Amino acid sequence: MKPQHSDPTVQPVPAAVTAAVDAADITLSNPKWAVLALGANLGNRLETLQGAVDALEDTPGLRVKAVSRVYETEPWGVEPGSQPSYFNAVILVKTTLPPSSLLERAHAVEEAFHRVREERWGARTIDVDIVTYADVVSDDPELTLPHPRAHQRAFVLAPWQDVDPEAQLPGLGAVAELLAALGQDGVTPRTDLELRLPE
Ligand code: PH2
Ligand code: MG
Ligand code: MG
Repeated sequence: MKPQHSDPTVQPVPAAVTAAVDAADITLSNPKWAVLALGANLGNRLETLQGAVDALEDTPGLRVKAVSRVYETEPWGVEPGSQPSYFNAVILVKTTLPPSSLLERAHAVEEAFHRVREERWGARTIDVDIVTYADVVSDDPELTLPHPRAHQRAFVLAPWQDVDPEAQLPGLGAVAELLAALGQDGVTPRTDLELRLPE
C-alpha cells in the first residue's frame, strides 16, 4: 500500500481496526491450526497439488495460511522402482471445522481428483492427510492424531519444517530434531517449482 500521509483527507487505518480485520479472516469463532500433508504420484503432480490447495481454501471455515516448498520424494513403503516418485508438500490451515469434518473435506478433495483407493500405499493422484489438529492426541481408528507415521517420514517433516521451523509433534518432540535423526535421503526440494498460497 502507498503511504497516505500526504493526503490530509485520507486518515491512516488505526492499528486496532487492522487487527480486527485480520482476526475476521476466519469469520467463525475459535479457529484451530491444523497441519495437512499432501502427496501425489500420478498425473500432473504439481497441478494436482495446487488444485488440492485451492479446493481446501474454498472450504467454508478453512483458510490456507502457509504452503511449503514442493519436494520430489522416493515412494516410501513399497518396492523401490515400483511407483513413480511423489511430489509432497505441507500446508498450515486455520479452521473452525472439527477434526471429523476436516477429514471429510480432505476425502472429498481426494475424490475430486479421482483418487482410486486400491492397495495400501498404492500410487495415487492425491493424498491429503491430517498430520496434526491443534494439540489433539487421539487413537480414534477413523482419525489417529497426530498422524501415526508422520515422525518416520522425512517427506512430511521436511516440508513441515519449511512452514513452521519451531513445530512440535505432540508427544514426540521437535520436528527439526525428528528430521535430523531421520535424515533426508530421497526427499529433495524442487526449487524450480512452487505452490501458490491462495489469495
Ligand atoms: N504416501 C504414502 C506411502 N508412501 N511415499 C512418499 N514418498 N510420499 C507419500 O506421500 C507417500 C509415500 C501413503 O500415504
Ligand atoms: Mg498418506
Ligand atoms: Mg491418506
